[in-house]
Amino acid sequence: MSRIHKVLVANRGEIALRIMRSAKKKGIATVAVYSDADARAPHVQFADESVCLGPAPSVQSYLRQDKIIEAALALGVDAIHPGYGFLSENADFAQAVQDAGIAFVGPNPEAIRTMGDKLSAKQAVMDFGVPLVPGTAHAIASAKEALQEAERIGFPVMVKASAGGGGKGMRIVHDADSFEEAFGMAVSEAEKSFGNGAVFVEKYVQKPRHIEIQVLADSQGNCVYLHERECSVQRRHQKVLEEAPSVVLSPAQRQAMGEAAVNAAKSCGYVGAGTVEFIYDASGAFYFLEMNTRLQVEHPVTECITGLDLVAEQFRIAAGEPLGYGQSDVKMDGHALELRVYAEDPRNGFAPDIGQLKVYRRPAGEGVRVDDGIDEGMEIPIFYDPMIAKLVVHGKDRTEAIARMLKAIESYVIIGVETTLPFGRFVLEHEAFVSGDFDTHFVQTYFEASALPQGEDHELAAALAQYRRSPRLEANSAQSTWSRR
Ligand code: MV4
Repeated sequence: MSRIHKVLVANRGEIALRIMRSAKKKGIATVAVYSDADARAPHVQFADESVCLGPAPSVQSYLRQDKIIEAALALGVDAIHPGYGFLSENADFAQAVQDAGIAFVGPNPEAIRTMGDKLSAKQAVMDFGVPLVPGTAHAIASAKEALQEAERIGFPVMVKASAGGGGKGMRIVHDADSFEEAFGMAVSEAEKSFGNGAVFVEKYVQKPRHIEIQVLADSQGNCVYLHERECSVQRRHQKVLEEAPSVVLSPAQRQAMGEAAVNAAKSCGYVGAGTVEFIYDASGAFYFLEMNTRLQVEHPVTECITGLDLVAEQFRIAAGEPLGYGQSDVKMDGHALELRVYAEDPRNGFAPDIGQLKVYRRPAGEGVRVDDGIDEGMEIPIFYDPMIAKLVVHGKDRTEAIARMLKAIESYVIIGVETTLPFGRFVLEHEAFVSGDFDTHFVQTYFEASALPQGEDHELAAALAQYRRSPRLEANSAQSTWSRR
């Protein structure tokens, strides 16, 4: 592999823009692809060239492998970056890209395939000293055999679909009496949802924290870990707030988890940027869950604390360059937080809220970064993920990062759609979050809609934001931002 001159970004929204920014910085020309719904989207405007893939629904546009490769060949690109979601963890796509003589900015298809199935992932990592949740590492077909395993492991247990993910195809079983029925339902659900009925049984870890390790591996066999991200604040398997580092890891635990993650990467011959997910229990033990073979949404918090540009690193690795640094060169400075801003109404069960962005004003300031892919006046399309932005802050420590995030939330003005910004403020002000004493049940345990202040009058707020747009007024006001309080 050699220098990349032109990259096609097979994605949309904030991540397409984010990838193109790093490409441009490296002198790599950019090609955007888009659907009819995104014809005037910022990622299309930012790119040097662009190609329409088809109608708005993803299956007719962003998931059209054939059209994407055809566009890449027609425009002479030498690499395709898949971003996250869509085709990013599709081994067949990675293979088809390679077969077309184009570099796939990601791992080889075999690594994607191995890690895409929970059982083959467990089998791959277990010979590499990666700790696994007590349980089986093979599919169990009969309810009787599964019950024997469950009793050996000890209740409560989890029945998990090997092809599952994002919380789909999992069942908690508390006792032998309810086991057979739950097992049968897990198998038929797995068959229906994934076309693959393979399930396995694991000890249920009751109050885990979700901690994941970012790794980078080059094609020469060098691999480093870029420390952890704490992602325990999530709602129905949808991450809400991520941070780096985690408040619970000691330096020794960080090193142990980091080395386990590097071993997981080595077990599948991983090349590129990847993330190894662990659950961490109340006793401080941690267990491998899965490996995500893509750039993740929450990668910016890792960039903040390490000073690395992960997309630039992906491009260097895809071009065959060696990392050029070792584990001891990876720094860990300060504390970073990322809040995902969704077009959802937290006062109304997080119902998706679509519509036009009437007023959109990003926060700015020291240690504040906004990754978004929308502009004022745009309609939020209903066809895709409702995440409209990632609000990222970096501070010298966690206290400063939290303060910066709260200030940034206050000065973020989004009128036209409801967003999860008030929910973010709820989390950041919550005693359990501030103290660091929380687990994956945080939202379920502490959040109810009544905890949020009443929503503002949108017409009034829009008028106010317009009024405050005057630079003279802004310079004179004590706080240059419109506040919700
Ligand atoms: C678990 C678990 C407890 N014990 N496995 C959820 C998504 C999928 N990646 C695996 N998940 C879990 N697996 C055992 N043996 C708890 C979860 C889990 C979870 C994990 C990470 C982040 C959030 C979570 C929320 C609920 C359950």
